[in-house]
Amino acid sequence: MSPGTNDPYVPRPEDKFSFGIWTVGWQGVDVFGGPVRPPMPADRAVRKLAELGAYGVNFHDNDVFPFEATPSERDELITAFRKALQDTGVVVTTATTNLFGHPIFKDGAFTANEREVRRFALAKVMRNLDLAAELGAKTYIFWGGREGAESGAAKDIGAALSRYAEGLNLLCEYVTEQGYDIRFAIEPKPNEPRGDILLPTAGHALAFINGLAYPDMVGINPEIGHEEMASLNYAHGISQAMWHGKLFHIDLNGQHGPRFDQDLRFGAGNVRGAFWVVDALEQGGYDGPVHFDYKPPRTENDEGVWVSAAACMRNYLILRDKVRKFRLDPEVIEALVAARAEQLREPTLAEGETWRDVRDAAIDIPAFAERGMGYERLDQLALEHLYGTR
Ligand SMILES: [Mn+2]
Repeated sequence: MSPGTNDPYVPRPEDKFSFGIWTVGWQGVDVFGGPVRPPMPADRAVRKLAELGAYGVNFHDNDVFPFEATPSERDELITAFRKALQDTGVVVTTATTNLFGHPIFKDGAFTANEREVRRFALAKVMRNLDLAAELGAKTYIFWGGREGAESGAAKDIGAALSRYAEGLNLLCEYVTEQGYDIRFAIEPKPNEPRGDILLPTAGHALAFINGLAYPDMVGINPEIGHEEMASLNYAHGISQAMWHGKLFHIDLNGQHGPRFDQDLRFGAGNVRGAFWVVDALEQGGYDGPVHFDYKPPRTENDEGVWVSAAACMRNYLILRDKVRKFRLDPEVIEALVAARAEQLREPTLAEGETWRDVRDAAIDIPAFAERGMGYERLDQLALEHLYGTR
């Protein structure tokens, strides 16, 4: 694991690896137990991540200063955070708001039944948008973990979506009128902490964006674990988001299928899925921050936290190397031709053709019915690259 001079898996600034301050700062509090690690000031997280080769960070307002901070405490902690950024050259790529931790957000923020809570939530976001803009963040995330319900009659879903849209529209206007160079990204999740969360998957969020007043300013921030909790294929999800021009940000981590949100380090969990995630990002030309949103398990002390953070970046680079070798492998190129993969890029109708030209289309039915697609050979080649035998 110790990188030597010829180690090809050393992070570089151009890899744009970034971490949420809350990831390495997670104290291991879960439903069944309290903290196992001491609090980590945001400035320490920045300095340690810089040592590991990270390019950027993402933060919630309350990762930097507590909810209850007085104005002078807030200023002092922001100053320390800013100094760590300046000393290390780490970039703030992204920011977000903690609209889930405090008891006032127990029923949600933008979609809380109580109007006063919704108004306070918007104020909290605008205040942190000012800080995000000052620190240079270009993307602002909305993970609505408390926007949802556990029971049927408690939440009017249509009204909740109207209030959600009202909130995002107002924040788009705020950013525009303040002259901030920031766009928004919705992070879907199916459940946890709420029994059912609104905008549960990438698809729901993409559809919702079309109902907003400023749809061009809003995209999505899909997380591997969140999509896989819903048994969905993350590589397909981000590919569709790129097709819509809506993949504004990504949250990479690891998950073992539909269970609680595991937030394993990237590359752990569904390894085969991770291979296709990196391939999808490479093939789709994603050039935003390669952001990790994971939680170092409760078993780890401070040393283990940094081992897991470094491993996220290292695993990405290992998989990127494998994906690139897979795509350059002459046998893979030939297998792709045999699988007629290229043919899908050709429009079904030729230039100038209409439905009239295919209304009576004929095909050699027995020949096409009989032929196989050769996908097993192609997939085995991918697995052998992943397993390291090619
Ligand atoms: Mn997660």
